[in-house]
Order: sequence, then structure tokens, then C-alpha cells
Amino acid sequence: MTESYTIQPAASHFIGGEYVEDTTGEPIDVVYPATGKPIARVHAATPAIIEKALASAAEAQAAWAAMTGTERGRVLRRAADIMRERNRPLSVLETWDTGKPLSETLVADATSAADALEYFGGIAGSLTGEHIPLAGGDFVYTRREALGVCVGIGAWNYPTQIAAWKGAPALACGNTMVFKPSETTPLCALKVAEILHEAGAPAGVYNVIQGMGLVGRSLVDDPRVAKVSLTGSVPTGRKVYQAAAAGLKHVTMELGGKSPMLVFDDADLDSAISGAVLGNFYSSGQVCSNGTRVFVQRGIREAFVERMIERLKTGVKIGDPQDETVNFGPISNARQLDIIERYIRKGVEEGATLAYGGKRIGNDGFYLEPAIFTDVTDDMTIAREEIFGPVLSVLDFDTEEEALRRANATEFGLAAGVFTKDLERAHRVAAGFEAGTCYINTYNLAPVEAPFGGSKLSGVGRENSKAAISHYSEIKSVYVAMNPCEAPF
Ligand code: TXE
Repeated sequence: MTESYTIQPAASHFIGGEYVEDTTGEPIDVVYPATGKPIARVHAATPAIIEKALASAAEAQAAWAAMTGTERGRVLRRAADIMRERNRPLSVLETWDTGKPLSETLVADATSAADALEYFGGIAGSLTGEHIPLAGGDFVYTRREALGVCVGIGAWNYPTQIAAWKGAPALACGNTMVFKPSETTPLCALKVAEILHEAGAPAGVYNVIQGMGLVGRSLVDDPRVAKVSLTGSVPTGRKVYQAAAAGLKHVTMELGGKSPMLVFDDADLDSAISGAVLGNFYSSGQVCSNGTRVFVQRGIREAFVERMIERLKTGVKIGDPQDETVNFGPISNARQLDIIERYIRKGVEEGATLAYGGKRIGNDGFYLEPAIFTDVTDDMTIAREEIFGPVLSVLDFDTEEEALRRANATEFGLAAGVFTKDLERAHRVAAGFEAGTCYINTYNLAPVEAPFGGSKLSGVGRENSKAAISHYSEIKSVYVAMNPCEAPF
């Protein structure tokens, strides 16, 4: 039983079932967000490493697809069991990688990755085609086939989860994968690869290489790659989608958002406050689906703001993320901290009221107080742009029609939430949201059984649930004639 992992990985990359190093690649320092100090170093993939990973994945794919779904599923389920056994060392590593509190990573990261491996391992054996009878005894049967070599590209907020949310459905369908984590959180995906190999995945089925956008771009451009799944910002999504289009490749885009959360007068106030905490301050606010535009009906606006501030004052414990009593960690990297602080200054400049928090804490590490803005209007920058940090904006509204219109007045469409006791209104508003993932009287749940993803600029395709299968496989129709073939001449 692995009690703990060393932070410094055995090597930068995991290719063909083993750790591989190439120190001629650009060095990438892994900086611990709680101290701002480097704790490990990896090297960006060189062209030789990129080639080795793609060749390994291409080489392994046919035999992996030739296994039965049940055999592939067995490997994924075994990997899920190993991840659960090693949840603590995997969670500690996730905290080193991202700065997220251990109290959070113990329940939200490796567990979510294991759920995906278990879920897709369970359905792998059922990914079959169908029999379609035609006139005269002819028939069609369909075959659900793998796409080939898939590329996964990750963001820095959930490195373990993203590596598994992309790898599990890809492998279940008989594809192989080359996964590139974000350059700011390179450690965790290597463990996913290591555990999949330990669980019986043949060499080359799941590979991890490091690097910046350029390495990602090289993977997307390679003619051996059939599909790209990206988790990242909208600007990056546009670039990756465009590059994939050159080869008409399948894409899944899990991008950014500026999601609304509507709180009606009749809502259970403490429940709505909890929803707003989950949708703005979990993972220090670095969650794409966050409900950062909190529309509060005028009748309870004062009570909501007062109770929200009270909840942060009494409930938040900021500190060393390795301390399990801490529930609010640093921002994941210096660049993101700077971006968030610029948005907070912009909010004040444009006339919003900084009702709580928003100040840096100390100079060691990237700590920032959670922030609440009130008197926010729809035209303000902090109400229109994704901040990707712990900044909640309260906007006032009067009627349901007005709230829904304003909620949808964005080019994003990732998630949306509504708090009300009125059942008809809840479902009416959920139906009216222009978003891929909606919540009624809760927020930011992401069970593997349910599709997750965005509409409009927030993404293409869905991760998790049976919906993911159609993004990692394609259907071949085979027409079978049971009668002589006839033609008009
Ligand atoms: O994204 P970036 P970050 C979004 C979140 C925020 C962003 C933060 O909303 O906008 O991700 O993560 C690689 N070709 N989501 O800063 O910078 C890059 O190396 C190929 C949404 O990491 O866009 C990194 O690995 N690859 C999400 C990855 O793209 C390229 C949940 C993302 O980088 C590339 C979490 C290129 N040209 C965060 N340029 C959701 N919707 O689920 C960069 N990369």
C-alpha cells in the first residue's frame, strides 16, 4: 500500500508503460501555491518525446480495440480500485500540484477520477451495435468502433479528475490516449497513467507528456490523432478547435463560463447561500462551471448579502492546504492571482461595491480573501468576463422574466442554477436557461453518471455519462443482402 508519493516524479513523461525523461526539454518548475516556492521540476516534451508518445499510442491501439469491452473494462475498474486504495497519497499530491486544501482533494479529486474509471469500466462491455431488420429479410447491423489515437489536454484546476474524465471513456471505447496536463499542474496525470498500467493497461494505451501550448498544438496537428478533448479557456478552445478542423478531427471542448445563479424570494436562504459558496468559493473559485453572477430577487437581497458575508466570516478557514482543518487554499498560480486582482480593481473602478474581502493575504504563496461584490450591473466587466477566482457578484432583479433574460445575456453557456421552492418555476427556469448543465436548489455537482458540458462558447460535446461514448467512438453500418442483388439495368 503506497503511503505517500515523492513530489518529484520519477521522470517527466509516462510513455509505453514506463517513465521516460528527456532533460533537453524546456524545464518547467512546479511551484507550490501555498509558498510560491518550486517543489519539483519536469521538462517539456521534445519532438522526440512527442513522436515516442504518439507512436506508442498508435502501436498499441489495434490490439487494445481488439480486446472485448469487458476485458478493457476490467482494467479500468481495477485502476479505480487502486486509486481508491491510494486516495490519500493521490490527494496529497493533488494538493501539492494545485494548492487546493486536503480537506477538499480527499473527497473531490482522485475519488472523482476513480468514479469515472469505474463507471466507464462498467459499461465498456455494453458498447455494442444493433440489428436493424429491412424488407425481404435483408438487414443492417451496426458496429460501434474506436476512433483510434485520442489526445487529451488538461486545465490546471482538477488535474487528476481531468486526466481520468478524458482517459476513461476513451479507453473504454478501444482508443488509446496521449494526455498533456496543464504546464502548471504536471504531477497528477502521471499517477493516473502509472495506475492504469499497474491495473493491466498494455504499454502505450495511456501516455502522459508535459509541455505548454506548443506541445499541445503538435499533438493536435499530428495526422495519427483522430480526436482531441480539451479542458481550458475559450481562447484556447478556439485555437484547438481550429487546428483540429484542418484534419476534420472529432473534438470535445470543455471551456470557460460566466454562469448565473438565480435566488428567488421564496428560496431556502441557507440552502441558497450554500449553493453560492459551492458555486463561487470551492477550490478557491477556480471552477469553470461556477455560478459567479448571483441574481438575487430584491425582496431578500439584504438578507442574502448579510448572511453570505456572515457565512464567509465564520466558515472560511484559510491556511496551509496540507492542514485538514483548512477549507480555503491559495490561488493555483501567480499569473491567475494577478488576473483575479486586476478584475477586483476593475470592479471597484466601474462602481461596484466590494462588500467583503478581495485582499491579498501575506506575501508567501498566492493567498487571496474570497470577495463579494454588490451593486453589480450587467454591463460591468466583472459581470461579463470569466474571472476564474473567488469573486462573487450579486446582481438585483425583480421578475422571473427579467432574471432569465439577463442570465442568458452572455456568450457563455456552461452552467446555471436556480433556488426557489416553487416547483413549476424551478423547472420553467431550468428549461429557459441557455446552459449545458443546470442546477435546481443545489450547485456544482458533477457525478460521472450525468452529462457535463456547455453550450454556446462554453463548449462542444459532453463529458461523463453515456453521452461521452458518442464522442469517443463512431458507428459503422453493415448492410446484409439476403436476396440476389438487382439493378435497373
Ligand atoms: O486554461 P488554458 P487554463 C477553463 C477555465 C479557465 C481555464 C483555466 O474556465 O478559462 O480553463 O485553465 C493547453 N494548442 N476550464 O489556464 O490556458 C495548455 O497548455 C493546444 C474549463 O489551464 O486555456 C493547457 O494544458 N493546447 C473547464 C490547456 O490548453 C493548448 C474546467 C488549457 O490552457 C494551446 C476547468 C494550443 N494552442 C477549467 N494553448 C470545463 N469547462 O470543464 C494552450 N494549450
